[in-house]
Amino acid sequence: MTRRLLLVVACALVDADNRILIAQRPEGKALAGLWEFPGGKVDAGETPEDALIRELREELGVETKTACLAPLTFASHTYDDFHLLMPLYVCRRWTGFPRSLEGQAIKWVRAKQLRDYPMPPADEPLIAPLIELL
Ligand code: 9L3
Ligand code: MG
Repeated sequence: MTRRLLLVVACALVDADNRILIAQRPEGKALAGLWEFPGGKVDAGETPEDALIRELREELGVETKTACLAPLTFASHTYDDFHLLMPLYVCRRWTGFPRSLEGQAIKWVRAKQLRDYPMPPADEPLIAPLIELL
């Protein structure tokens, strides 16, 4: 079977206290109820950084820039109908107070607490590198 490759970007927003923001996927979306690193699909014509800056603005109302996005690792996960490739960036500098703009719950958690939140299978392997970093 041929699967489409889907490019998605995700971000660990890390605050001054080394806590990470996670968001709960809202009802009606794929994987509803699971906690994820915020982000979304890279649209045609966008760089991954452009897409992440846009998604952070749309979902959380924060503004950041490419120079503030450091790639850490990436997820590679096969779903039934597509293969997801998802770089994870770490961002420690932004402006605006992160708030829920799309009905998602949000939470600041320590890296070691991430395992207490059920995540999509693509996100789970991203936890260990974050624990190591933070
Ligand atoms: N996804 C998984 N983990 C994440 C993100 C941001 C996205 N941290 C998966 C869920 C969907 C696909 O990527 O299958 C596209 O995401 P969205 O556009 O529905 O947020
Ligand atoms: Mg999204």
